[in-house]
Amino acid sequence: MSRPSTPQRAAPPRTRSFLLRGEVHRPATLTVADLRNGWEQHRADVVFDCATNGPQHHRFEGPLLREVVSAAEPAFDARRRKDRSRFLLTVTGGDGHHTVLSWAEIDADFGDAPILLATLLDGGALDESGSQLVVPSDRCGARYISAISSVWVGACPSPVESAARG
Ligand SMILES: Nc1nc2c(c(=O)[nH]1)N[C@H]1C(S)=C(S)[C@@H](COP(=O)(O)O)O[C@H]1N2
Ligand SMILES: [Mo]
Repeated sequence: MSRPSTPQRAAPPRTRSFLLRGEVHRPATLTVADLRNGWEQHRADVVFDCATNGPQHHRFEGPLLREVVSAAEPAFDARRRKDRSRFLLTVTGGDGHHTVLSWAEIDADFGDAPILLATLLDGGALDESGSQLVVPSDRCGARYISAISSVWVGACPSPVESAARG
């Protein structure tokens, strides 16, 4: 007599999400599907140099980092350029590798860099591995953070006030 079998269900594919947090009015947890469905997708054909593996060619697609972060409503006065220019972003990968960007780098009134949060890498969906930061103007690959787990946004502390506190 055979034992009643339990139905074999394939485990659902793991989807990764990242936290968008910091000095923002609307913090969020975003999956790659959210990035794909919530914003216009841009394409970037890039080449970057890796110190260990040499030149890497990739095609990425995804929304602009600026548009995704704007939806979280950073705590600056959006009409004041000098207020926006105080802000920084930190992008962290699942392994802890992290990098810093400035808001002005991606702001249309300043650097206007088309930095993406990738949803596709060379035609493959990133839902399971997580989004990757795409910095087309960078010559080296170190800021192409993969398996993004967190994007933090906040103001740089005033150097003058920090010095006064000792
Ligand atoms: N999370 C994470 N992302 C990372 C790194 C890392 O160590 N951790 N290394 C960076 C470096 S040094 C390079 S060159 C690129 C390599 O990207 P590729 O593997 O897609 O070619 O990933 C970048 N992104
Ligand atoms: Mo690298």
